[in-house]
Amino acid sequence: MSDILEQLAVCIERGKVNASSPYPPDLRGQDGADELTQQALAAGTPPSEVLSKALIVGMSRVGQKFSENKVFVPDLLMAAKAMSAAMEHLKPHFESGEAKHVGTFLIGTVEGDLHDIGKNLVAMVMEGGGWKVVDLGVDVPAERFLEAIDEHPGSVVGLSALLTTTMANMEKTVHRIKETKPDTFVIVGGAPLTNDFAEKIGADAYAPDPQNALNKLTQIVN
Ligand code: B1M
Repeated sequence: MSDILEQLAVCIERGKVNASSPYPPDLRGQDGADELTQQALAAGTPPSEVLSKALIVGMSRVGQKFSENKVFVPDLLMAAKAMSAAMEHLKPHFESGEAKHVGTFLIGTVEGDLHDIGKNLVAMVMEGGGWKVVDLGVDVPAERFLEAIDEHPGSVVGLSALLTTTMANMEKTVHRIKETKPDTFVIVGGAPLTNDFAEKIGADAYAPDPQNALNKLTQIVN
């Protein structure tokens, strides 16, 4: 990994947002995720590489440490803040600017779940692939998805879940959508999910990552 991507991964892992951020104290005065992302892009690193070789690497490391009780929720929050600062610079690279949309994609993190970084990445990549994205946010109840389908007839729905506990809410949401709007195509994703789980809860597709979601959905409209 290049030096700059490794430094960026460290900033995500340690929650170093930008140069003026006083946190963490041992990195005070150094560039943070904000500056390093801009530098990596200016040096010609493809945005997808910044994402996969720095941002996701840093997030996985902090997640691993959290599992081992070496860091705690405030550290995860700072890591998420650093990730958001970096993603602001990646976003324009994923926007397609296409006049005509391939379709409308409604996305949300299911009820009870506040994780939004993965969902935001999926939204960004779908937008880059020419889809009109309607982001319903986090902690989205099934009924809100149904309202949004009424507001955007014919749209495809994407559900994200990061907690094993909220996988049950994902199942309920898929059932509500399928009993009320049986023609709606539902794709699901998130770290604890598997293809088997997606099939079991009656989703139409499972995507392990944003590119896979884009490929599958683009295939269905073609
Ligand atoms: Co939390 N958290 N968290 N957390 N958090 C996890 C998920 C956890 C695995 C950490 C751990 O224990 N190692 C663990 C879940 C354990 C489990 O359920 N088995 C956990 C826990 C326990 C919790 C709390 C319960 C902690 C507590 O309060 N005691 C709490 C729950 C709050 C709630 O939701 N009700 C909590 C809170 C938080 C923060 C708020 C502090 C923060 C989230 C901030 C935010 O999102 N704005 C946070 C974070 C940052 C994490 C970790 C460290 C990182 C998640 C992340 O953003 N990953 C995470 C550990 C980890 O994943 N390493 C963890 C990066 C992101 C790019 O990946 O979201 O997987 P991911 O998305 C991927 C794919 O999954 C896929 O594409 C993305 C890009 O490849 N994908 C889709 C996602 N959605 C998709 C949808 C699709 C297709 C693909 O189609 C529709």
